[in-house]
Parts: sequence; structure tokens; C-alpha cells
Amino acid sequence: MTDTHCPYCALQCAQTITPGGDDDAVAGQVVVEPRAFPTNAGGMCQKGWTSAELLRVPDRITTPLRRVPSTGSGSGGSSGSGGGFEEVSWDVALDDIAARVRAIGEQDGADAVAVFGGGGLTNEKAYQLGKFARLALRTRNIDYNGRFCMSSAAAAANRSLGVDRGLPFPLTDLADADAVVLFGSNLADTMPPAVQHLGGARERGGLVVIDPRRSATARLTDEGAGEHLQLVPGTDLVLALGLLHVVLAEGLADADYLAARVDGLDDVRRSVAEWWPERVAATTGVPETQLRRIARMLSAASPHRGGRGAFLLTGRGSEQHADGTDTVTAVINLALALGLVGAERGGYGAITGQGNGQGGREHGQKADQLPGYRMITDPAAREHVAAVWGVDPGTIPGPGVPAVELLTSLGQPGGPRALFVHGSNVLVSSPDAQVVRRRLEALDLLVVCDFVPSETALLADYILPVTQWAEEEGTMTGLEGRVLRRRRAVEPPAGVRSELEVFAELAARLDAPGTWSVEPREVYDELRRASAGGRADYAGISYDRLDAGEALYWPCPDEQHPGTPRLFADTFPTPSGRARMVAVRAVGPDEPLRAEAPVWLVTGRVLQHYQSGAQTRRVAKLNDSAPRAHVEINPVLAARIGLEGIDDVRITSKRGSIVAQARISADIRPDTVFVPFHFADEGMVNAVTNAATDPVSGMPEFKVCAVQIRREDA
Ligand SMILES: Nc1nc2c(c(=O)[nH]1)N[C@H]1C(S)=C(S)[C@@H](COP(=O)(O)OP(=O)(O)OC[C@H]3O[C@@H](n4cnc5c(=O)[nH]c(N)nc54)[C@H](O)[C@@H]3O)O[C@H]1N2
Ligand SMILES: Nc1nc2c(c(=O)[nH]1)N[C@H]1C(S)=C(S)[C@@H](COP(=O)(O)OP(=O)(O)OC[C@H]3O[C@@H](n4cnc5c(=O)[nH]c(N)nc54)[C@H](O)[C@@H]3O)O[C@H]1N2
Ligand code: SF4
Ligand SMILES: [Mo]
Repeated sequence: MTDTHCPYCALQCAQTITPGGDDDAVAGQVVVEPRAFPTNAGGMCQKGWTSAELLRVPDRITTPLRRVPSTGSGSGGSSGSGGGFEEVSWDVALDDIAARVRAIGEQDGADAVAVFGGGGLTNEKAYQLGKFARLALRTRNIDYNGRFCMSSAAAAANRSLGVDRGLPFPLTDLADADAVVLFGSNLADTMPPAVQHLGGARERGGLVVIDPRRSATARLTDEGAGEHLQLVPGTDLVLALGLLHVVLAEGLADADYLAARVDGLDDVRRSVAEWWPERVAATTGVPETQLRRIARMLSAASPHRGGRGAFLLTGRGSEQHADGTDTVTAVINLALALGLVGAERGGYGAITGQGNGQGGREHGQKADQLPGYRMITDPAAREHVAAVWGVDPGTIPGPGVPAVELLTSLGQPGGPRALFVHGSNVLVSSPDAQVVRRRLEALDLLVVCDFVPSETALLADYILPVTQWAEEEGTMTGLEGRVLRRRRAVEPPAGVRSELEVFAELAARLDAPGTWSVEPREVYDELRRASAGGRADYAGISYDRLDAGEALYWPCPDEQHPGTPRLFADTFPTPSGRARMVAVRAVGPDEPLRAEAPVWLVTGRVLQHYQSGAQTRRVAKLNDSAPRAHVEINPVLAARIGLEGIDDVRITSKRGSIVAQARISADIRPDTVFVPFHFADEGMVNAVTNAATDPVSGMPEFKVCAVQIRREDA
């Protein structure tokens, strides 16, 4: 029996894994059970309960696969040009990949080879991937799927608070608060065991859920447990400005805290002056009385008024917009005005999504970043990391470009000709995905490391089979910034290698400088040195301390340091030590409604599936209960387009069109439809979504675009 954590989301529910015995009947029948741990308190969701299925999916890849080109290949790149795959040995695959990388580099320069990483990789793999890109491939072109996930919250927190740790406090701190506000988070479906921590707020009527849908989480506010603000999609920024307007106008702010700890109030006061409640109501659809009531309730819950605390939390619903950074900034401004950030009872936090979404954004997969959350443009950071890597700082390339820009430059003149993908199914999960398909197809070399043939892997020239969660050692950093041990509980299938081995083998073939350990503990110890002194400092967090059961939150600068469960108690890690309120302006969605596209499309998740569905669509119990994409549609809208007795609906935007199964429900606004993004084929909603990005963070506007909707037979 081995203690580890769930393969999926950032709640990282604690599990025990018991392998099947030697007896034929039980061999392979791995059993996964939840175990007590603060974030999940002994709970797991359906995905965690069924996670053992991932170890026995029938199409698990166990041999490197090489594309066999179809005869009569077309012009342009070679990737995805049809044909099948043949099995090859690791040596043949690695030799050929290295030779092709070298040839492309010699012809077009090192930046012609690009890397795309993932927030599901362990810290060790994420760290080594960033190092592999910079030292072995010598490319500046690396980014990852966290750009689609946490980048707006990260950019806003860095700008206002000087550091980005999703929750700067333990999740269990929520439990006693009077108020918890969720700006676009559907926790009840996306992290079900976390709902336990909302108990105090619900008991006292203080749970506020902001969502255009009456989601499973919004329903938790029923019967006096709180309020659901069913706003117009894409108007969270205006809502936050409006709440701050009321707080300032009615004298509900924490004046002492603002004076002692915060800069920028005057600018912000001016910027919210124009958002009086009536005007906010007209834009957001949230009634003026409700707005005022929430502002007063939040103030009363705040410590400066003697309340038991208030927490403002953002999820992807408010963040995945072209103004996501400013939206989060407005929420942070509100939290600062109420004196919550760094208070014993209260705070602002962003709910990190992917299993290692937190650690994955700290150790160098980001285009502009080096380990320890250092900036690649900072000479001192380059020097520190170069010394750990044993290279001259000049050999580390400069910053690359964010994910959407990287993906759309693939195979274009001057853009990368080769791409390595580690831990993302970009073909399904990127905005305006048809364009991404064409860009991947235009590559000369696409190498995908995965354990299943994801839609993206099926386009590759090489699929390299790697180990997965229960088969490997490493660390993950959960949504609270607490470092957790992932442990090997079962033997990986023969033929499969760890990504650390892939990096080491390729680095050797590419004559990379530096050392390339394949031992997770050694790589992690190097990561600790590389992060030492950085914003995300892991220097004091060793495997030994973690294995002894210590709860260690970064920063933890040395082995005697107890770690930092709560940030900001005395100071902010900004140059002045004070938090910065930043004045922001509301712009609204990139793509307004128009006559041919009069309905808002919002996207998100269902309980049963994870992300692009590459894993959960292969788990029978999950897939049977959610086998295809559906569209949530209000009865009023359904009647208008004559949906009675009709199953399938076609949804069309400027970019593409999908078909999804109608689910008529009064839980959604009549001007809005919702589709989950977990499906490929005809229900792949990212064929429709807008790739417009936030100018600060590079986050695409997944959450809202204008669509036409009609009966599929019309
Ligand atoms: N079951 C499941 N759980 C998951 C995942 C998964 O794929 N499946 N993925 C994990 C990951 S990586 C992440 S990032 C998290 C995401 O977790 P959440 O942020 O909770 O998930 P979403 O469903 O993307 O979005 C939340 C809500 O935002 C609403 N929304 C849409 N547009 C708007 C808007 O303009 N404003 C507001 N306020 N709300 C809006 C949607 O209706 C939806 O209910 O979940 C993690 N957990
Ligand atoms: N329309 C719309 N699109 C969205 C979103 C949305 O809300 N709406 N949300 C966005 C968000 S928040 C996210 S996080 C992205 C996620 O979307 P993706 O980046 O596509 O994430 P996954 O589906 O988890 O893909 C992970 C892939 O990597 C594999 N994998 C898992 N672990 C490892 C590993 O350790 N190594 C390797 N090599 N492979 C591994 C899995 O088998 C799978 O094929 O989607 C984004 N796309
Ligand atoms: S809530 Fe997240 S971590 Fe917990 S079992 Fe479900 S998917 Fe796994
Ligand atoms: Mo995410």
C-alpha cells in the first residue's frame, strides 16, 4: 500500500494505492482509496475513485511509435499527413529525433525547435523540461498549458501583491469564515471534496457564487446559504468595480489597513467612481439591491468590523477572458479595500486547476521564466541559475512568446518547424483549435510524449511512451503552495520510460552541457538549489522532510525553516513592502454579440471529465455517464429556435461550428449557452472559441464568444 495523491486536479486528494496480488484473478486490479488529508478530508470525486482505470487503458502506448508517411505526401510540413504508426526501438526514435533537431537547428537556428509543457507534470519534470529547452535545444520557444489556466491570476497577483501563490493560505482557513465569494468557480463539480470547506459561510448565509449559470456550486447557495449572482458573461470586472464603488462610497473599507499597507488607493477610487450601482446593474444584470447587500455583507464579515473573515476567490470563469488580468486585479483591489489580504481571517486567492498547476508555473516552463519563479530577463536570476546548471549565463536564451502566439507561429515563415509536447492535448484544448491543427500539420517534426494516443499525439511524427502518476516518484505543489510527494505504487509497463530519461537521452545526443540525472530525488535537489533565493523558494523542502510527513509550504529557504502556510502577514514581497492597488478599466468581451451571432457561448467543465478528456474519455464509468458534448440552453431560447423534440443543436461562430446534445434547463441565462470542452470530434467546442488574448497575461478568451445556435436539422 503506497501513499500518494490523485492524478488529476490541484486539490491533490490524498490516496492510497494497493497493487493487485500475484494471483491471476487479481493481478493488475490496483485499488485506489482516499486517505485523510486537509484538502480532501478523506474525500475523492468520481475521477479519483476510478483513477486506477488509467493504469489499464487498452490503448496504453508502451513502445515508441513513428509515423509511416502516406504515399503521395502533400506540400508543406510532414506532421499529421496521414498514414499510420510503426513501432520502433527507443534508440532508433531518439537517434532520429536528435538528428532531425540538429538539422533543423543548423538550417534555421535553435529557435526553430519549440517546446510545449503542462501543469500536470511533476516539479521534477517541469524543471527539467525548462532546462532541456534552454540548454539542450537552446531555444527560447517554450511555453505551456498553464498559460490557458492560471496566467491571468498569476499576472494580477504578481503585479498587485508581488508574488503568485494561488492560495496564499491553507484551504482549510475558509472553513470558519463568514463569507466566501466565488468569482466564476464551479468547485462543486471541479473539486467536489473542497465543498466541505464552505460550511461556515453557508451556515451563516455568506456563500456568494458569481456565474451566468446556476451551476452545482451556485445551487449550494439555496435555502439561505448565500446568493447566486447570475451575471452577463464577461462582466465580472464591472461587477468587482461596482462592489468596490459601494464599499468606498458607504465607508465600508478598512481605512487603517489601507493607510498602513497599500499604495494606489486614490487612482482606484477615481476609477470606480463611474461605476455606480445602477450602471453596474445595467451592464452585469445583477440588481442594484443585491450588489449593495453583498458589499455590506462582505464588510461585516471582514476582520476590521469584527467579522469571522471573508475570502474572495477567483476561478476560470472570471479569469479566462481577454481582460482576465484586470478582472483579477479588480477583485484584489476589493480584497485590499476590505483589509483581507494577509489578515488572519480572510484573503484573496485564485483556485489553481491542474494537478501541479502551482509548481508547474514556478520552475521554468513559462516563456519568460527560470526556476524559483525567477524572470529570464533578470541578469541576477540568469547568473544564479547558470551557476546551478554549470553554464555561462550567456548560453541561456532570452524570453519566448506565450502559448497562443507560439502555437499560431508553428510552421509559419520564421516560426518553429519542430515541436515537443509534454503533458497537453493542444489540439482539443487550445482556443480556435482548427487553426492549431493546421499549424501542427505544417510542422516538419512533432514529438509527443504521452501514455495514451491523445488527439495531439495522433498527429505526431513520434509518440514516446512515458510513465504516469502511480508509476513514478516526484513532487507536486497543490493549490495552496504545499509541496506533496507523488510515489511509485506500481511497476510501469515494460518499454515505457520516464520523461527524465527522455530528456537525459536527448541531451546526450545533442551534446548539451550540464548534468541530466534520471533520478527524481536528484533532479529535485537541483531544483531546490536553482530555486534558492527566488520568489518560489524550495531550498528547505527536502524529500526527507516531506516523507516524514511535514506540511511544507513555499517559500522555505532552509531545512530549519518551517515553511510559509500564510503569506503577507506583515509585508508584501514588493519593492516597497506594500501592496499595490492598480486602477483598471472595463472593456468587455473581445467579440460582441451581433445579428448573425446573438447568443453568448460560455465553456467549462463537467464533473466526470478532465480537461481535453484524453484520460477520462478512456475510463468507461466516466465516459458512459458523459459520452458526448451537451449544450445547456434556456427554455426561452430553446422555444425561440424551435428545439422541441429535437436532440442536436449546431453552434457556429466566426471560426467554426460544432454539434452538441441539447440539455434544456432554466439554470442558464436565456442569452447564454454552456458547452464543456472535454470532447473531440463534432462536439469539440474549441473549434468555436475565440483566440483573442489578454495583453498582460496571454490568456485566451475561452469563456465567452458570440455564436449562432440552431437545430441541427434546420
Ligand atoms: N471535473 C473537472 N474538474 C477539474 C478540471 C476538469 O477538467 N474537470 N480541471 C481542473 C482545472 S485545470 C481547472 S483550471 C479547474 C477549473 O475550475 P472552474 O474554474 O471551477 O471550472 P470551469 O467550469 O472552467 O468554470 C467555472 C464556471 O465559470 C462559469 N463562467 C463562464 N463564463 C463566466 C463569466 O464570464 N463569469 C463568471 N463569473 N463565470 C463564468 C461557468 O459557467 C462555470 O460554471 O478545474 C480543475 N478541476
Ligand atoms: N474552451 C475551453 N478550453 C479550455 C478551457 C476552458 O475552460 N474552456 N480550460 C483551459 C485550461 S484551464 C486548461 S488547464 C487546459 C488543459 O488542457 P490540456 O493542456 O489539453 O490538458 P489535458 O487534457 O490534461 O492534457 C494532458 C495530456 O498530457 C498527458 N499527460 C498527463 N500527465 C502527463 C505527464 O506527466 N507527462 C506527459 N508527457 N503527458 C502527460 C495526458 O494523457 C493528456 O493527453 O485546457 C484549456 N482549454
Ligand atoms: S477533486 Fe481533484 S484531486 Fe480530488 S479526486 Fe477529484 S480530480 Fe482527484
Ligand atoms: Mo486549468
